[in-house]
Amino acid sequence: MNALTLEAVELRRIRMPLVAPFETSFGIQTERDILLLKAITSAGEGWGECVATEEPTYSSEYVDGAQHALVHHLLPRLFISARLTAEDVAKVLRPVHGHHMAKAAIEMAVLDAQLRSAGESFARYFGAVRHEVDCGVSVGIHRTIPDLLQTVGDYLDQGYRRIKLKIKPGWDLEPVRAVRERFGDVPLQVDANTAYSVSDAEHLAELDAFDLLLIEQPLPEEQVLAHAELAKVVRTPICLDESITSAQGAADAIQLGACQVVNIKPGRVGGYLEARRIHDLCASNHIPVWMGGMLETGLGRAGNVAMAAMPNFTLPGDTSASDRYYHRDITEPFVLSEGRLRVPTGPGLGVTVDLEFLEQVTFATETARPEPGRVRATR
Ligand code: OSB
Ligand code: MG
Repeated sequence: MNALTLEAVELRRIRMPLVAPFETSFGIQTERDILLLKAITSAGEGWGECVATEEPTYSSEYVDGAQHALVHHLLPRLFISARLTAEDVAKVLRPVHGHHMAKAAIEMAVLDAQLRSAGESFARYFGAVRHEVDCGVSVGIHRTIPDLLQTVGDYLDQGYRRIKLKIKPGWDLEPVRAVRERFGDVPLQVDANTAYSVSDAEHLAELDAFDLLLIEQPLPEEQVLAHAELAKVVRTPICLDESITSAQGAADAIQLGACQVVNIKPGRVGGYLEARRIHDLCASNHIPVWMGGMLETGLGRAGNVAMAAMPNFTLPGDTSASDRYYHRDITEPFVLSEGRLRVPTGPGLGVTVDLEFLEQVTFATETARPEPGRVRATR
């Protein structure tokens, strides 16, 4: 792959109101504050989206922290690399611990620049085997069961192929039972976002009666062994989200018996290239994977949909249509057709940013550049 030089990175913060509030066990979101990157390189421009949330409530990362890490610790290391490819980014950034979402955003932007200049799509680069991907939808915690049934019914009418219910103690068996009773055998799964403890094992085993595809991340991020213990009590497959932060961690969790399914989120694991390694590792261990989501704009969605077209993404992803999240997206919208989204085929991410609308939703910009006079290291 042709190497490039990173000349500058524009960091842009946008505010995007959600079409409906989204409540999880870790809080309620009504709008998103998103960090976007535009990498300006010797090979042209590329876009990255950072999935860090406004507060460190999904994981330890948060958007202000990600921006700080990029400006002060990550980008300076990349600026002094004279010949850079997306495949080098993680290696150059290895001295900095953590900050996966920040690292993923810049790797994505460099990969986009690289592939756009080479005329190759993300999908082709990842070895996609599908032109469209099956889509599910993640349904937040609702105030009442009738409200929930209304929302789920609307999504099923739109064609979504799988429903995921957010659960927490006090909102678990009843909503699942109600959805099963009303909508029959629709593909159904739940996501607890770490809200339970292993002492809830017998309670969680009551979900077995509802024939769910999986239970996602019932226990805290660090409790990988406890998930293996839980898996002995609960028959429903356990899927890890928050706990899987690297390919090595995924390998360990699989060997421990802590997960039967893996949710892949490129941002959580430090980028698309590490996500691809997890896909491959899971494939060779007969562990199905599916594409998670972090309420991305069309940029992140484009990359995620491309990756979800890889062979071992055998379950529908949280790759919903643009209108599930935003009244207006910053790219051409992703539109659901028969419960699927089309995989972009153009160079790089294959979507175009609506620069005029982007300006309207931007509330802060900053440009990072190489320190003047700093010599680039030839690697
Ligand atoms: O745990 O999967 C999660 C959204 C934000 C943070 C964490 C999660 C989610 C979702 C929504 O479930 C996924 C999406 O539709 O993008
Ligand atoms: Mg999750």
